[in-house]
Amino acid sequence: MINSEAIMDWGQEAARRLAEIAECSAPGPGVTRFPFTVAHRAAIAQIDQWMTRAGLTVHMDAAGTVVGRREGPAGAGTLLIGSHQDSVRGGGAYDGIMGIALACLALERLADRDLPFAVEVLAFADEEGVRFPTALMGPRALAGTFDPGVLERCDAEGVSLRQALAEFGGDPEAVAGLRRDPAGIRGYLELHIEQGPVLERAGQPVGVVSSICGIERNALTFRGETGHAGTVPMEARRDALVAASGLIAALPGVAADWPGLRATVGEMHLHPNVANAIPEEVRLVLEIRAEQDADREACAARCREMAEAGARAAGCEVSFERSYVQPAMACDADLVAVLRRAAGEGVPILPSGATHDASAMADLCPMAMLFLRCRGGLSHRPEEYASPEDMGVAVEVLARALVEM
Ligand code: HGY
Ligand code: MN
Ligand code: MN
Repeated sequence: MINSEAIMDWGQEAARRLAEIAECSAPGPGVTRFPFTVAHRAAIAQIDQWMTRAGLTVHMDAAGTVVGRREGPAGAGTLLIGSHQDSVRGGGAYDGIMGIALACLALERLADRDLPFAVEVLAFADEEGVRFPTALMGPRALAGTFDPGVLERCDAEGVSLRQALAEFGGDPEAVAGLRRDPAGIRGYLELHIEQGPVLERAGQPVGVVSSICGIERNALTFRGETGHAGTVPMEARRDALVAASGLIAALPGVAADWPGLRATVGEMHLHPNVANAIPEEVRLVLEIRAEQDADREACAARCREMAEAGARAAGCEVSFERSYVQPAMACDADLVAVLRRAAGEGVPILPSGATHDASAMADLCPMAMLFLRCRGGLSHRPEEYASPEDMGVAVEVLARALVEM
């Protein structure tokens, strides 16, 4: 449809916008942009500009999702395209936000083309679930799977999601009412950096996602007894960190029992967390991901048993509560075919080991994803990178998909 020079121009504009919005971050290495924060507010100002330049009408919904809409023929339904604005702590400049930027650029590129349906670009507030022990509020609200109970979940400072959302300008009481009528939705597309090495190894700029892994997070609390590190005899201790350590050290061996399963403890808090007192409490998050939900659930059951055995052996107690779960989802075959045609023969088809807003959107409508090559497979770290060339190709693929749908 356009020549390689024009493709490069779109890619360079994407790179410029993403470099600019990466400044919307808390201080420190990489990008730290949690939902309903000053950084999120600053990012929305730029996303609003992107959407306006693409000719979209823009508003923020009750869940903090920024919605840019382009009208279409009456009764023709709406195609949704989106991703998330938030990042992990010290994350990259492409995870999530690139999908929003590329969607806006593709619509800007098609500003003079009639499309047979309306289109909405969705910039979801919180996909990572790292500030609050929950995630995917935006897409779950649209899909009608939102659990209002998560509004009471609090961040590390004790601020509830309800309070943070209300102070940000959202409307906690109206989130459940955001549910869309599936009849009016033609589908959901998401462009996202691969966050793995497959496309780079294949020498390909883009790939089409076949399925998205399932994920669960479990909040474990080990409770023992603190005391003086210099006077309590070793055999008389109830050390909560010793109780937790057995499970953590055993995770690689446990995960290997289910090929492809990933188990991680990435977050842990000690109390009293001082060098000369025995840990009396350890709170940690055990995250498990797998392509098969049965594998994930079996692994969680095994980990629960191991945590309880470790607590008993150390004279401690343990609680094990599942705080978040998103089942594995297959991408819609028809939308996958649309992306494969637009990307051209030979485009790789690959599963996603990362989870995405698209997983939750699958409860509303057919969904599919286009991955972009990720340098070194590095993600959830400052070195994350997608090239302007590949982003230009992705804009072109999305534009073709929209025109040919
Ligand atoms: O953690 C993930 O898979 C995603 O980046 N939230
Ligand atoms: Mn992401
Ligand atoms: Mn992420």
